[in-house]
Amino acid sequence: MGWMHGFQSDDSALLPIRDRVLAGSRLTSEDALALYRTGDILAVGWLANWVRERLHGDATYFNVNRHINPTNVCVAACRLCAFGRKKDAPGAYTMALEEAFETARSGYTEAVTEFHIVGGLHPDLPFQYFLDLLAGLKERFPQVHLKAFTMVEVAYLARRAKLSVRDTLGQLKAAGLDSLPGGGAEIFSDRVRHIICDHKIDGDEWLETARLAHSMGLRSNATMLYGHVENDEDRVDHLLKLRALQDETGGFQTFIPLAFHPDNTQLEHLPKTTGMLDLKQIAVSRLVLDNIQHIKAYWQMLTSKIAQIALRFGADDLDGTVIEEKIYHDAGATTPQGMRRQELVRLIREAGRWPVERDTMYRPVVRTEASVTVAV
Ligand code: V47
Repeated sequence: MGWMHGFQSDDSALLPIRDRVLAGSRLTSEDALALYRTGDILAVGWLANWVRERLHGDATYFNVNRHINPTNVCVAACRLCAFGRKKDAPGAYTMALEEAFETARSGYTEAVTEFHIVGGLHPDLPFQYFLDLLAGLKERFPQVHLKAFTMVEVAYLARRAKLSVRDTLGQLKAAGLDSLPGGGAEIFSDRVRHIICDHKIDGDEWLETARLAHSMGLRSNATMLYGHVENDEDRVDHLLKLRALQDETGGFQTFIPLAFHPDNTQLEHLPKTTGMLDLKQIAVSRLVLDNIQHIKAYWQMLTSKIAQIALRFGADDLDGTVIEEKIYHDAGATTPQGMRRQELVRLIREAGRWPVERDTMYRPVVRTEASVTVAV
């Protein structure tokens, strides 16, 4: 049968998986483990690419966005993180609202369609700061989508403001929040969370916060941090929990596997992820998460070289221009902090794919010549 589809593998464990994928059937946790354990990356990639093309053809999405990190002050002190600082530590910063607006403006061109806003868990900033931040950005940049605050930040804001998570999300939404990014999910397993991000909300709370957000009409992304102390079972458990929640809510737009960067973290002794693992993670995500529409190869963390190849291993999205990335660069990323629109387009075209600029909701953005030339 294999030759009929162009699928080939010496690993017999992949044959029933091939049959399920081609029949459009759901993969089991055993299937997912077999995909992680095989050395036949090309066979896994072939299957993931088959699904990717069935869903999206050659379309490859990117957006023109800007990251804003209002503060790096964080009470959590996660071992995985090189970005957070204690309040009085060297390098700690917190933007006054005007500074945050100025940061937004400094990367702003007519072309920016999204601000991606995440930061530390600041022990003193009042909830009103975050409401004013959203409202002030909406007022100044009414056409820009505000994708802001991870589930972890939302849960922390709720606790500090002594509000329910529902009321917290309600107020953020009323102030201008349009959707939520996917960060803070890490790995849901308690054992691993205990090691890499001890003081963060646990996996169930992350999922519960996402469930609530989705029920209020807010869409979100989801992430998974891989390549540290997790094992294959932890990865599979994480993917299956996301898939189960997505069956319930349909609220996840995009899944983004994030490769762990150890530099300047308390886990600095761990090796960096390899190209094999990065590509395999993209492919397994595409195959297991049959109900999440998009898989993002976040070029900032994968490098543009691996991200480009990932477009043939299941990914259909590269994220965006970003402009100024901090979280990965504090952890030793050597990629540029931003990329011009035309460079993203070139990467996609060279992979034999069709570049589609999208907004945060995946509506195509149509540009005139003039607006492309001002695009960053
Ligand atoms: O939650 C932190 C991760 C995340 C490190 O939703 C690290 O569109 C690797 O979630 N090495 C934030 N990873 C980034 C994120 C994201 C990025 C791009 C797009 C979207 C989206 C979301 O970065 C954190 C954490 O999982 N992280 N430190 C590190 N040393």
